Amino acid sequence: MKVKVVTRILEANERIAAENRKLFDEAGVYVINLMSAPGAGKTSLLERTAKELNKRLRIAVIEGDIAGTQDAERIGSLGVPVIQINTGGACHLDANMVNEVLGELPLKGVELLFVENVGNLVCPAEFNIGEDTKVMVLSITEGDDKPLKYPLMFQESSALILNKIDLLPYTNANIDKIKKDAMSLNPSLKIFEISCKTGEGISGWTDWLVKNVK
Ligand SMILES: Nc1nc2c(ncn2[C@@H]2O[C@H](COP(=O)(O)OP(=O)(O)O)[C@@H](O)[C@H]2O)c(=O)[nH]1
Ligand SMILES: [Mg+2]
Ligand SMILES: [Zn+2]
Repeated sequence: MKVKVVTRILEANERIAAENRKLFDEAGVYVINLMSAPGAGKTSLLERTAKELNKRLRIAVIEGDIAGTQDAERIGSLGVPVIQINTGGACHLDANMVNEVLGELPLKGVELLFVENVGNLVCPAEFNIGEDTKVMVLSITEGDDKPLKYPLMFQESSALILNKIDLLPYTNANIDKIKKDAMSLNPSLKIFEISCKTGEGISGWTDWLVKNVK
């Protein structure tokens, strides 16, 4: 019985995701569903990315949080168009939540739309929102056991940002193990080692974005 209900929820989600997909295609916008555990550095990555791209790509952002508008304020202060979704408790974004705010975010002229998902290493990866691709952030302070313990997000993502590499000297995380385990789950995963604090590695990521979007 439970399995049936879950299947129906996912089917309904896929239908609305396809509607979103159509709207994104019509607007000519490339959409990235950005996922991670809370605090891995999604918003920091978007701030760095906006500055580094420096108008090479016109971007917009949808922020997903359980509550609050802090992330939208951080992004909005950079002059990037942004809309905040508050899920009111739900631990992931679904296609319908994104669909409901699309009318408020003019997509005309936008080349790349980031959707920052709710901080959670599990179910955001289960719900398509109509994106072109999923990208995940894992900060090295979360520990090198995470790929094998939370495989789905690594499998669903096309790129993995290994963030906070400035903190490597202060952790016992084995970055080679993270990369090896992540690649064993998803051999086509593109991995970027980045520090949003120092800016190290950011240009490789933004070059990848430009190549994928243009
Ligand atoms: N040392 C260090 N701290 C970082 C880095 N990236 C983000 N942070 C910090 O980590 C915390 C969470 O970052 P945030 O971008 O809000 O994460 P989010 O919850 O995934 O959006 C903040 O205090 C950031 O300043 C990094 O590369 N190095
Ligand atoms: Mg955030
Ligand atoms: Zn959830």
